[in-house]
Amino acid sequence: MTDSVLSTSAQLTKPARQELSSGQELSAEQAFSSEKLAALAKQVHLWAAEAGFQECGIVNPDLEEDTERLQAWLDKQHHGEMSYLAANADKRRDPYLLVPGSCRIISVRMDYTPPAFSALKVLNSPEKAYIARYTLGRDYHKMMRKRLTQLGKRIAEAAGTMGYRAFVDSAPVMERPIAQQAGIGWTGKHTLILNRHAGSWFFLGELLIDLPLPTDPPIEKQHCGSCTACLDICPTKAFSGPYELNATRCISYLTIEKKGAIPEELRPLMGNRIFGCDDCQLVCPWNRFAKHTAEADFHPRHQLDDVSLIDLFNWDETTFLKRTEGSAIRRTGYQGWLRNIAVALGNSGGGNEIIAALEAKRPHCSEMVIEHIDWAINRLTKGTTLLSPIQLK
Ligand code: B12
Ligand code: SF4
Ligand code: SF4
Repeated sequence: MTDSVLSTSAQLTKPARQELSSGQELSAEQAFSSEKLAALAKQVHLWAAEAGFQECGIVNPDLEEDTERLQAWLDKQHHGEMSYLAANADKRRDPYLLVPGSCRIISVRMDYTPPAFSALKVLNSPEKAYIARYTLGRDYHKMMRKRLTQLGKRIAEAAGTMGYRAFVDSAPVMERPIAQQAGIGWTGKHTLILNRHAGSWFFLGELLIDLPLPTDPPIEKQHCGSCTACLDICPTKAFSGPYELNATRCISYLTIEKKGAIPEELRPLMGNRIFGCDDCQLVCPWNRFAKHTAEADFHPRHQLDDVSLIDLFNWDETTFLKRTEGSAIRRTGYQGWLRNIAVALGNSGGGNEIIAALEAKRPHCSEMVIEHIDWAINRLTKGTTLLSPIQLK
């Protein structure tokens, strides 16, 4: 997941001020009665649903405690190479600094799990490629930002005037604590936001606005109880405890964010997961309540939900660029893609055909990928010890 830094010139589309004939300005609080704001807030929930968001909450967040937790996490170097997470601490603490004049956040969630080939069957077929459910289809960032902007436009039209700006994983915004305070869900022990009716298979997004709409109640109660299924199943033991992920061990980080070599001791544990990982969500009992996405954009493309490692490894760079157009998979780059698949092939237990494919690719790869290919060939030659099948209750 990205969180690239926002341009510093971010401006509200229109300030929430109403001009008087004398040239004097009315503040939003003066211009809108509390009844009008309450009625608008109600409408916002309906319009968010019409824009395709399964839930929304209006919040005026207090992120003091969360910023402290983030700092403690950074101090432990759990962010690895994701140095952007250490930047813009002031904006993370106070997201209103991102958009001068803003005073509320509309936090939204959108379900993404597509009707797709069984995740479990793929994970238990070492010759197949596992790609995280969130990225089997088109990239969500642009699409969700567009919908959020449409929502903002609709509210602004109804209000007469309102400034707004949409964010989806695109700025130093602490999306999870904001969502929790907006009433979208609670923080699971796997650190993702969980909802009683929808599990955790959803994206988060935010609309910063300058209308002081009444806020929604936060989710105060945790519903994980004594369960530790996500912590126990993690293939690389990436959790240093409940609510704390050491990202440098997480397969999602290793396959998407990490540039360069994947630490050798973690490679055998990655199995066939070549882009992202879902194990901590697949095992979560709350995901029984998750619903399939209504968005065709998130449905699998190029049969990425049921494809062999060798087929993907044989894509040349042109094919990679063509088939990943509009997909978050592009983020890893072609060499990163080959690196990830080489590791999975090394874990596949495959025979001569796989070794031949690895050898054939070798001359077309960077030094870094060649090292992973050699690791894989060496592992296959010695006889891979396959991981035990994953059991989900
Ligand atoms: C960096 C990042 C990653 C990193 C680090 C993940 C991590 N856990 O920090 C990596 C690359 C590993 C990653 C992986 C994934 N990510 Co990501 N990621 C982000 C990003 C850009 C920033 C998260 C961040 O700030 N991390 C730093 C830590 C310290 O912050 P935090 O996890 O939010 O922790 C807070 C809480 O846990 C809380 N907290 C800590 N202790 C306690 C204790 C209690 C009792 C409570 C209540 C709270 C609490 O305080 C912390 C500080 O505020 C966000 C988008 C964003 N801008 O927020 C997406 C985001 C979190 N990712 C998302 C997704 C979907 C994923 C993956 C599922 C993708 C995949 N399938 O591979 C995995 C899941 C791995 C996991 N178990 O977290 C979604 C999550 C949606 C949801 N339902 O929650 C987000 C919100 C993107 C989006 N717009 O939808 N991701
Ligand atoms: S996404 Fe996978 S590797 Fe990362 S914490 Fe969850 S189970 Fe562990
Ligand atoms: S698997 Fe269990 S502990 Fe982990 S998030 Fe789900 S309910 Fe909470």
